[in-house]
Amino acid sequence: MKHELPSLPFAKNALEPHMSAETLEYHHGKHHKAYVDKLNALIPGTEFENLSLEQIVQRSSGAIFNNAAQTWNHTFFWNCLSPEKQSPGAELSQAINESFGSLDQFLEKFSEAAVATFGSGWAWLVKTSDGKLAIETTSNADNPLHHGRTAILTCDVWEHAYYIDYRNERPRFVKTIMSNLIHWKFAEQNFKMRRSTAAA
Ligand code: MN3
Repeated sequence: MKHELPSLPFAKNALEPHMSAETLEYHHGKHHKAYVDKLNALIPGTEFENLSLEQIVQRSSGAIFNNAAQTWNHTFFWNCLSPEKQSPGAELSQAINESFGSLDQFLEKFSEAAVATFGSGWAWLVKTSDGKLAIETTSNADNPLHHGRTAILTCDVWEHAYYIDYRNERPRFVKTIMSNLIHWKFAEQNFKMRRSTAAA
């Protein structure tokens, strides 16, 4: 099965001034595309050839995992971003308040975790198996899906995510994204989804 680079869910300049068209041209058009192309080059003739992307992320390791997970992570990340400033809906708000105290406290903890991630990686809000919310960070391509947890939202903290617009200032990038661009409707959908692809 050939995997495709999905189109961005917004115009390339729609997230300006927080994320430039140039960043998206590289991050989506070159970095994300490269993961998709490498995945397509690696899987023919392997047991992963006819699996869905999610199944590959769940079952693979090594180079196939790295490229499959980065393909999935980036698609998920684009869906986490919105040109329209939003707030979390009632159900997700309540869960955030229960787990973190308030939205502001969540944003602060999430940003701290994202900024503290050493090297390349991702910060995630996840739903754990007991239905609670937690913040976690992963290195390189790793993600919650591989570990059986449901991703609610993410922020890419690889340097390629922010170097064009923010240079070395990861804290300012994370704060700006989390305060202005989060697609809370998408996060809420993920929170409400009772999906278990692990059994697929
Ligand atoms: Mn990236």
